[in-house]
Amino acid sequence: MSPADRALRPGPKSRELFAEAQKIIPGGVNSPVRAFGSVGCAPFFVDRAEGCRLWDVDGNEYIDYIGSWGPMILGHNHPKVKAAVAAALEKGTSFGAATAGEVELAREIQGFYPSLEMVRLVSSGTEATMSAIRLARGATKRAGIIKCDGCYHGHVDSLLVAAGSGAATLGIAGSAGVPDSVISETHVVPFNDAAAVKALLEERGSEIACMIVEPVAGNMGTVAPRDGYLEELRAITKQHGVLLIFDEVMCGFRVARGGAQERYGVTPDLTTLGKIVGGGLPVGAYGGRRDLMEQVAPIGPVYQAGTLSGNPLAVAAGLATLRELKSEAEAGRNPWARLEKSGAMLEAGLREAATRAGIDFQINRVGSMITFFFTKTPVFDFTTAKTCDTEKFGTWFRGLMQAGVAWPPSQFEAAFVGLEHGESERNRTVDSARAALG
Ligand code: KE4
Repeated sequence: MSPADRALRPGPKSRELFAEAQKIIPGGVNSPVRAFGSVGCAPFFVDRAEGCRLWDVDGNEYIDYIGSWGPMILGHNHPKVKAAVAAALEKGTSFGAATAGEVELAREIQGFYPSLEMVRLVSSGTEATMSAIRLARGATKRAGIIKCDGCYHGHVDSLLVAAGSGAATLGIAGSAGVPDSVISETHVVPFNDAAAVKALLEERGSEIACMIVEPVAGNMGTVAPRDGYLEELRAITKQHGVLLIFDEVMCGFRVARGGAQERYGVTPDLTTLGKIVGGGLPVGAYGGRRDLMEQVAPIGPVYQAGTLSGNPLAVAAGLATLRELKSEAEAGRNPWARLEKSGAMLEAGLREAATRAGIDFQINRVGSMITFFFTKTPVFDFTTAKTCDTEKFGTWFRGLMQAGVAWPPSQFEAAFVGLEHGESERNRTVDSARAALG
């Protein structure tokens, strides 16, 4: 390996691991985007993380904006989260029976999300959205669902239609293995286009159980709802007896204390949560109107279950995370105000660097969710997101990686600023971004 190649990231241990992993794990990874397939290089393998930093197995350090794809709002390995999980571990790892922690976490979630009159814990965002869809269909006795092109809600068969996130990056429209019969009731509309939803509901409203939407999209890159969009969705779904589901798995607890529904003042019928609610351990949740949630087994006809739902270690991590956010706010150190300020400073730095580089770019940001798009077209839906030059994004990503900045390895993802990203990290990121823009 040449000295130059040796200096390259990922280093030799990551490359060896990746070669070995590919023999036994599809693509060498347990989730497609981790393969770095769309950014033209091999992935690094992480050894450990602390605060806003990652170290790979070759000892290379990175300022981390992947943040485990959202959960790490407090930063990696937060002492209070670590202590809570360690304490829970002393009592065992899983019981398959109810625990006090699950009630505490349900109450904690309700404190952030008053619209969740009842909540059910599951183990992933996918489980949360899959269950919410089933509940909506069971409660309305209708089969149709509406989703937005470019929004991703996990790998739920009926929602893997023109999905964003990995599917978009991998160029898969839907997925193999999803029979037409399963998606025949799934209608896809452009994000930020309430008129399309209105027209569809006027034609077929009586057949539609629900509309699921990322109220702040992150899986086509960060895209904010246009002024009035969410309000319009709320009005027209209500008019047709269609349940509105806000998928806040990514934006939840992040874009405001009570997520997008607090930030934009629009209350859905059901909400799905994940990522931050588990503090980096596997927790998803769905909840909402009591009259709907009371239709979930064992008290109602909509079946849903999970061996590790409400797992005590995961619940401990989630509880510690939400309680830390709450106590920071009560101490006058409002986490969401800090994240807004930090995100704005990062955006300003990147904007200045890109302007000086004289390139075509857009930056979309909502609080601490931010995406740098390589296009001159304003990005407000998936069609405009797809005008990006993904080759240029890949080159920029690799330049950042070599400089020790771990940006999310896809043009169609959000980067996450956490409470541990400080001025020095922002400055180093901007300097690296400027250099990587050439
Ligand atoms: P999980 O099943 O991956 O926990 O959550 C699915 C999901 C549901 N809803 C939204 C809005 C999401 O963003 C996600 C998952 N997000 C991706 C990142 N774009 C997870 C990363 C990955 O797939 O590896």
